Amino acid sequence: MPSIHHEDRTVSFKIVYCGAPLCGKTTNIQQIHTKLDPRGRSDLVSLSTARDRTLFFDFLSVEADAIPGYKTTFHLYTVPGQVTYNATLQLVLRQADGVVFVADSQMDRQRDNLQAFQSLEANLRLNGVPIDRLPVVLQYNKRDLPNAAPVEYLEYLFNSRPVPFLSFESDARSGRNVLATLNAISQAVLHQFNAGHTLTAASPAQSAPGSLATSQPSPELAAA
Ligand SMILES: Nc1nc2c(ncn2[C@@H]2O[C@H](COP(=O)(O)OP(=O)(O)OP(=O)(O)O)[C@@H](O)[C@H]2O)c(=O)[nH]1
Ligand SMILES: [Mg+2]
Repeated sequence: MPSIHHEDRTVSFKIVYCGAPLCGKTTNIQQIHTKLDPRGRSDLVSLSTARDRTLFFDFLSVEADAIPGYKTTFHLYTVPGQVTYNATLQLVLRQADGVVFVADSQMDRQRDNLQAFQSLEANLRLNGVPIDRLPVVLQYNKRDLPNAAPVEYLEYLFNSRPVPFLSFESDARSGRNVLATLNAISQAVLHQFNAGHTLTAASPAQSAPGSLATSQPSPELAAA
């Protein structure tokens, strides 16, 4: 659920990167941190083990020029992929405005991807938001590896639904399509927000959420 503050004219959204262990969630956030202009993003906060496994979450916030008259911020979180941290997944998913599901393209990782996807669906349901009601973007990562499964197969596994999610092929380690994925989920989140709220530069500071008019749906993220 977006957080709207009319007094200081800010709107913030929460986007959560989910997926199986080691699929590349943290690498996405690290690349975003590297690629974006430091003036438009926070420092990267990572709570990880000595072996770089995400322990609680990674966090990065990114500012975008998305809603006229309002400072718009996207708070990006990753969750640990390991099933032992399911309670963390459920907690971090709470109030999420959008989800990026990162799938590891390697053929032998499909069982883990499916398990992670089912766990995502179950936790969203427990939080009262079925996956089909939430903006979701799929990212088929590690396309650089020789044992990557065909994209058609991944689409069959994760995207056989009446209204398919947007999906991207990526190589997060080199940064390929990392920002494209972020732009797509940000736009989807803004699109959903605009369908239920309208804000303008002229919105009175004391106006109730969901009252006035606007917005250009495409956030401008400043590259470094
Ligand atoms: N070849 C290749 N390796 C990648 C890619 N993306 C991530 N990796 C590597 O995969 C490993 C795991 O990446 P992480 O980003 O830590 O994965 P994670 O999903 O955050 O892992 P957990 O937090 O433990 O669930 C690291 O060694 C990365 O360098 C990619 O696109 N291609
Ligand atoms: Mg991680």
